[in-house]
Amino acid sequence: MFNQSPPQLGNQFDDDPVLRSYLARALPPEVYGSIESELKEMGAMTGGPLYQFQLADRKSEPVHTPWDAWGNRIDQIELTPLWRAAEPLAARSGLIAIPYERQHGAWSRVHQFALVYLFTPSTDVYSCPLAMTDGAARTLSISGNQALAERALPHMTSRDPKQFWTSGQWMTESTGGSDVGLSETTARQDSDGRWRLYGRKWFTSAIGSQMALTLARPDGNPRGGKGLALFYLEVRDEAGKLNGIAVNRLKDKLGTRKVPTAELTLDGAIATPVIGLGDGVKNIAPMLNVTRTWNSVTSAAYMRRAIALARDYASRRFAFGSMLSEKPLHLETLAGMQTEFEAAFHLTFFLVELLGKTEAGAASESEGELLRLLTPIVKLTTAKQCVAVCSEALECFGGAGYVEDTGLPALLRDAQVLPIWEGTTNVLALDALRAAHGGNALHSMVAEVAAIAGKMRDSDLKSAVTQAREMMESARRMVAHAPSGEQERNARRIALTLGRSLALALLCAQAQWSLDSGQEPSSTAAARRFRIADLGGGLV
Ligand code: MFK
Repeated sequence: MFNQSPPQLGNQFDDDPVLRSYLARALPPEVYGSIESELKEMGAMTGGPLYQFQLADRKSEPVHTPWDAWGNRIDQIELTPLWRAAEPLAARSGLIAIPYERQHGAWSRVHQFALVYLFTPSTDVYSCPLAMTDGAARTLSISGNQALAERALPHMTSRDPKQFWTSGQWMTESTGGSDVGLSETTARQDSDGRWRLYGRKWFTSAIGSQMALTLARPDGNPRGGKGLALFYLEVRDEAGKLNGIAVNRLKDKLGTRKVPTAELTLDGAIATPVIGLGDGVKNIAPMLNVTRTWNSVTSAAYMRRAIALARDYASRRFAFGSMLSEKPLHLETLAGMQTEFEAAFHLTFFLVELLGKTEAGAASESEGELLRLLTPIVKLTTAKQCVAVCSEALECFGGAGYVEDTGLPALLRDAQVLPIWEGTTNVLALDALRAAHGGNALHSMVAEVAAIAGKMRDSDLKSAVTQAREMMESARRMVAHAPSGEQERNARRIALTLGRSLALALLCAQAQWSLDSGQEPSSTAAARRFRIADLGGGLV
């Protein structure tokens, strides 16, 4: 009887020429040389034992126990075995620590996110608590609140699993996840001066964390985002008792099934204001920008995993007289997926470079503005690509891609969260439009592509960058001249056009470098076939 052999993964660093050639181009050789062995080790683990663990742990989900046998409210959350293993691995590998240790200056974010990119697809969205922890660490480190920074940062950035804390980001209420200014949670000060929070948080990702940043409206404050304040709280006291928090239930979600996303009631939770008593939305924005970057890295990483599995399977699957890997139409399908992945990868790591430069104080004012504009654009662009590529990857397996115990359907279910959380495509497109009006970022983007155009010698690449420039210009003109209603109606198209045209230019930059340096060919095929107009980009 015939049994189809399952797809296999090798070392996910060694097998990824896109990552390796990007690092060889972007990083100073001494930086690359000093991090290569860490990446290789992570690639061996995530393509080997961790991937096997993930498959074996497929059915585990977190368990919420609200009461103990004697009627005490305990709200215990038991995490899954894979997540329990992921946490110490993340801490030891410095997945949060690296950008705060800043051993490689402005390149520290590339160092961190190259490891995250390898780690993420084998740990079933453990990237969620890590993203929020990184966002909280960034927010506290620039908050000016020294007491809170001294209390929490050493835990969040620890490489010692016993000291390591993760953070929640409790924003969403039942009034909505997008219009955060509608939040109903209130903050009241005790007679002893302590702040206590009262309300219901409707989507609190990863309730297993030790601390959280959250928003609440101090009594008497006005409505809207400006009347909210940013608060820090610790989830349990030293005895393990919950801090005025009850876990009502865990969400029953389409995907991210290992993430213990909870509905909470805050009934007098003791909390500390982080930065004053207003401007909560603005003050939590640094956290959002970091988690949106994690979202982009996760999108690229999931695409890479989906393609790695589909490619391997193509060399095992025999049908209609030959292997799938010998069939022109199947190869064409895989090449289309690879193109979207490479574009997403370069777009994401360009953003990561800007974030690293900004944090290291090495970015110009215009690079800072570009980072603000690109963060929503890259998040929304790559999330859409990820869902499309993961869906296509399942189809590459035929019926097996639709069967749970292959582990494949989880890829698509988990990918589907990426355009939803951390700002939906439309909310982020509108955010990008506001950022585009706020400074010179659009001009900086056009200038970036013009600089890339100046370096092209290959004629195909040159004409591809010319197309990217023209498309970007058309989006810039619309932002500059179209009536505001028309801009709003086209905001998604504008954002995707900007994202996809920059991605094309960055693909060409990588391709020209690989042609010039005689390294293994990288991104040349992708640069030649990438189409801006796919997935809703393209204003024409
Ligand atoms: C794989 C890993 C992924 C990570 C997993 C994490 C899981 C966490 C799960 C979640 O928590 S998901 C929920 C996440 N929620 C959101 O992302 C909210 C989406 N909605 C928005 O982003 C809206 O655009 C926003 C709430 C910000 C709009 O609210 P408002 O009240 O209309 O704010 P407004 O007026 O746009 O901005 C207020 C101020 O903040 C302005 O500054 P000024 O007061 O000085 O004018 C803005 O410029 C500033 N601001 C807003 N967004 C910013 C920002 N500044 C910098 N960066 C931003 N992104």
